Amino acid sequence: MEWDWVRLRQDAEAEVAGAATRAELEEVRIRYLGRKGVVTRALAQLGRLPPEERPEFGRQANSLRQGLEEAVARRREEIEREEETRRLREEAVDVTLPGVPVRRGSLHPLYRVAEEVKRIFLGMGYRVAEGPEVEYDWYNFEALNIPRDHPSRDAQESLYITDDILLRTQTSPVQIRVMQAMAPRLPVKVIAPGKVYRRDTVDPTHSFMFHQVEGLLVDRGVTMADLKGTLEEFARQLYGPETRVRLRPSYFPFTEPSAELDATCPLCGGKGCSTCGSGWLEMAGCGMVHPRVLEVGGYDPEEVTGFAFGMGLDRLTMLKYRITDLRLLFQNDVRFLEQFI
Ligand code: 2NM
Repeated sequence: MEWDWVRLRQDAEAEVAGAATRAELEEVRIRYLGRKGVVTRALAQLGRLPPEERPEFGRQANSLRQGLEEAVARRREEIEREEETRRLREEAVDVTLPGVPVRRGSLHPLYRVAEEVKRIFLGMGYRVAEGPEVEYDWYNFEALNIPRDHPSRDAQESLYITDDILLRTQTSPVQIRVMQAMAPRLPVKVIAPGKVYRRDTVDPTHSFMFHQVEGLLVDRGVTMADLKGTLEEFARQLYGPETRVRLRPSYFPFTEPSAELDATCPLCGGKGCSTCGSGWLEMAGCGMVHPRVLEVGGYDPEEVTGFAFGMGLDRLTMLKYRITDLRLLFQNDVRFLEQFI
């Protein structure tokens, strides 16, 4: 059989050059250089040739094989470069295009006010305490000197889980827990913010769940003047340095004496407006901690005194953001919440 080496090489090189993908190239390589390939078979015939033809035939076949191997390797690199280029082009990102807007969230207005209140008291050396929302009636009432026949202990007013477990109606049980954990160390200086629950019908100014911050300071020699000074400082940081406060006598079972603290209205500065009427706004209930409550907390009322106060975060928030319907704070309507971003 006559071999046209030049022709064979031209055909093979043309096929290598014509392979467009790695798979096509591999197919060409196998056809020529594979175990049953043209070149491999040619070399296998070597032994059957007349001896004088063998060296020339061998040289031609080996040269063809080597040339083809090199051509395949070169083409493979080309194809890989082409594929890489195409991939990069396809995956290219135009960084000059406008971005996809990300929806921005924000703190709930109530929590903003809670943060503000915490910041102010932290600045006066208070710590923040938390406790269970599902509470024993002992911590919620008994420990706070609230008598058995007090109306708030009625199932008509409080949300009971069992006979002696209820949803806390105030955060004062947290203060009891703090005192019991701290006693006899002094001072006790905490605020307890959180959710409280009452069996209220829901209307623009009432909800079965709302938010309170209560504060407690127990130490030797604490007086009503400390209470007034502390709440005055708080009111001035919250509403502005012009704010004035006043105490009015009141009654709570867990404080004696008890008082209501009013602050001048931040909207009219105390002149009187449609929000406050008189120029004064109720800000907190407060008083000197009842000796029996101190005792329950583990402190000797002959040795220490304390003041306590409680205020509604929801009311502070409504005032600050001029919200007229309390329910808006709890409905989580994004159209409402978006206004506070
Ligand atoms: C208020 C008003 C007055 C109060 C009392 C206590 C405790 F646990 F120390 F006795 N914590 N909070 C208190 C006092 C709460 O809320 C209107």
